[in-house]
Amino acid sequence: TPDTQYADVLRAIVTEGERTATRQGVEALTLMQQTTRYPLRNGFPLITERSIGSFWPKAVGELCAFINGATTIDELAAFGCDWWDAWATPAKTRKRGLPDGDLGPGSYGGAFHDFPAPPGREPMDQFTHLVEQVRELPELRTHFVSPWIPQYQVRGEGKTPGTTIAPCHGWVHVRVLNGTLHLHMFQRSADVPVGVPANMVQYAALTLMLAQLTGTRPGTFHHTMSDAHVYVDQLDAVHEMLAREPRRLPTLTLTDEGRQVTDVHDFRGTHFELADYEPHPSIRGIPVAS
Ligand code: UFP
Repeated sequence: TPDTQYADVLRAIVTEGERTATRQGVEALTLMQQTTRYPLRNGFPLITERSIGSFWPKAVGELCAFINGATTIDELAAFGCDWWDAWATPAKTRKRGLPDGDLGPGSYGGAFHDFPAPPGREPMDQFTHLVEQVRELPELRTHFVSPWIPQYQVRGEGKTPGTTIAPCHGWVHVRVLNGTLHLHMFQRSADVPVGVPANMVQYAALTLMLAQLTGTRPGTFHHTMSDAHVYVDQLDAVHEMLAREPRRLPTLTLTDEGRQVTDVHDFRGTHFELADYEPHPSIRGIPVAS
């Protein structure tokens, strides 16, 4: 049966969302705490309301880059992800004292791979730690990753945050129940028409990666969108998506090569293959606020 959760969130936002000003200057309809859950045995959450068949590998590549500590446009491009230019313009990086093309130590890559440690201790590679802990003590309820380094997230007049973008997604809680690995991702800010479809792919794929690395079965990807929004200039595209019947979810699996990976850093977007994806046509040019 088709999965309607993504369309249900879009519909809830356009019908009940509160219209607010945003930092980006474009108003948004906002609804707090939208949640979805995708048991992966029922299919993989690649949205069907518009095709994202051409860009899902870039989304997976982006997450792999962040897990490896990428903070620059060039490092992200090396993982097949080419959409960060708008967030690392010279105007944005220089204002924060960062080198050109650098998202800064307070971006996802810095937090995931080099989380600052107390004096005298090595920075923390959070995903290496997570995998080690799940392998050793799968029963714990403490398997958690945070993209948020608070000292780099101070904004306002005269303040210089250590990043050009405040992380939106990536608070990850992993739980293993009877040999099945479930992943809950909390997202503080969710552009549901444009950003969220990519984020769903990333963390559902991460569920497959972590299950593979820890010898568990992939279970459910849980997604909490704290501030779920639609920018008003995206409304035409949203109404078009809502006029389309959701379809069955496709299948995304690790390739044979992907199934050989034993180190979380070695995954790439090319380690996944997609089958049975029959979405509605893509919608070109949906505006993104940067
Ligand atoms: N955004 C996402 N997903 C992402 C990403 C950004 O939805 O992966 F990088 C959106 C959320 C929001 C904007 O619309 O980008 C960030 O703005 P703010 O920092 O004001 O929340």
